[in-house]
Amino acid sequence: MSRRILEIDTTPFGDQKPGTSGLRKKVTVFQQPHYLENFVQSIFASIGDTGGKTLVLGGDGRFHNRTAIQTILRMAAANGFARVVVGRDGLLSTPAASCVIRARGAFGGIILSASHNPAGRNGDFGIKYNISNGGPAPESVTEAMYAHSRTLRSYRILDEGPEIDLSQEGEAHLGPMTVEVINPVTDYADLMDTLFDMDAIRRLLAGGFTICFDAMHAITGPYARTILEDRLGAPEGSVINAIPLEDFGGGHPDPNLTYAKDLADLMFSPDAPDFGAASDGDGDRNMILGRDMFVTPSDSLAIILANSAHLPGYRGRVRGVARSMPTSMAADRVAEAMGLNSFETPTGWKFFGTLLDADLATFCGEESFGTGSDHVREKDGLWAVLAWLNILAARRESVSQIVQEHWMRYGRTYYTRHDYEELDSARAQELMDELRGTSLVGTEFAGRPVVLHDDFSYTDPVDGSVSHGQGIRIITDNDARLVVRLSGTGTSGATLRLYMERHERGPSNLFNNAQTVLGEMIYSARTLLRLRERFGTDTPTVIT
Ligand code: VG1
Ligand code: CO
Repeated sequence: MSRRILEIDTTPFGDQKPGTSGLRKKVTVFQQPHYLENFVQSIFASIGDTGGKTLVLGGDGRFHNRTAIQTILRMAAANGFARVVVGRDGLLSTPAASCVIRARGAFGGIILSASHNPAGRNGDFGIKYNISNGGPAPESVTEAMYAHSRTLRSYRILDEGPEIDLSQEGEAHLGPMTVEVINPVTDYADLMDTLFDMDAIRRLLAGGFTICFDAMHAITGPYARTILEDRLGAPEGSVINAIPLEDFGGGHPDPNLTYAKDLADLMFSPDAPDFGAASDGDGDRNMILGRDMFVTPSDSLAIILANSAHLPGYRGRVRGVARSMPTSMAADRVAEAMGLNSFETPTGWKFFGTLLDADLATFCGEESFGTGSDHVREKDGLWAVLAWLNILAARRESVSQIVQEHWMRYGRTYYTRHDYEELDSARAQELMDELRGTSLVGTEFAGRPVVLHDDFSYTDPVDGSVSHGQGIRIITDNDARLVVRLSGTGTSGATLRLYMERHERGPSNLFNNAQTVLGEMIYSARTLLRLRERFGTDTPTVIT
């Protein structure tokens, strides 16, 4: 059946500015007539010639995923794409989408996700575009999308017809375009096989080493079951909450001690398995736990780097590490000891792409439970889990032993992030402006002289692009640090993030409670920013 290409008149929405990771809004915003279509047309208008190209498409399975995918397929056909590769049932985790783009040499990919933000009819939805290296579009491209979204007058779409059946793998046709429905797990699981010592992990698990992976009712369930249970032989039931639900079971699939509380409680109980982990809504984040041990994401990055010789896919080819600015400096200390590069970038995975492409960095991480490497161009939750299992299999020590040994060797970077969610946006902006407008250098913060106070700017060492205003840093003479920035992923009000860290050495200083060690900094930060006065409270919503 031939399908006509329609040019539909529309008017711009003023609010389609991509944030840290794509465009995120309430589902109800995306359900407005033309809203999704306007943004998708803005993507297609900003990425160069789409004629004859291959696009990858999939999402984390949240509510509105199915509807949005059918619309995007019709628009891709009308915009000249030759082929769209879609995960079965419209599913692809974020790292798997990155993997498929690379594995199939696609022009790019559209990922439908609002990550860990709650889903369902009243939850959030999101959309982002990844370029041909598999990574998030750089700022120059997202800015072009925003600019287009403010002026577009029409979009192109095939007229309505029968929906493409996404429940069966295989090829179908939509006008002149081919739709290829693939198994969402296979390419990704095959890639993991090439990176890690799967036999060693299999032996570890066969020997009675117990694990619990919490998929939090989101996208990683099918991936974790295939890899951990089917391929590596973990007993059935090692993966919990493994069926992706459109509303994520009403939960908040953010793998941290607050939102993955059941898993955290288990790991600190007498029944704890040897290893625990969780991932987020779209599968790019991870939390790593041992029995009675929580590994901070910043430490996890440093430890993976320090142990990279155990990982077959990386042995002998590690060039360096990159971390987002608010991530602790623990990985830098390892890089220095190993004679490797280290980079400090703004928040958001898009800033790692050029460094990975140029082979300047091999591992990357963010304090927000994101870890990854040059195997794809996104952070990757299950990858981090497998890296840890590989290290545990090689060293035959517990998670606690590995972490403590790391601190003994490199010192411990005590670290915490305090989030204040749903603040009044104008007041939060005022706080940032005030902080930018003064210099604290020469004064004291938490009892130490301030040696640096700036607003972080980054010049990409590969392409020279510059990003300003990436967060306030206040550093004291002992290398302790307070970072203050506003979130770029929220959908209501403003979220203020305070990041604090302090490095300690010496056996007697390594095993204390982070909130206690950082107590004076926490207190001083609240006072300095006058949080209670501005917002009526200085109690954070989430502490990680
Ligand atoms: C947060 C994190 C950032 C991460 C981003 C996307 O951004 O801080 O490190 O890259 O989320 O992660 P922000 O601007 O809210 O601080 V994901 O898993 O939500 O795609
Ligand atoms: Co995510």
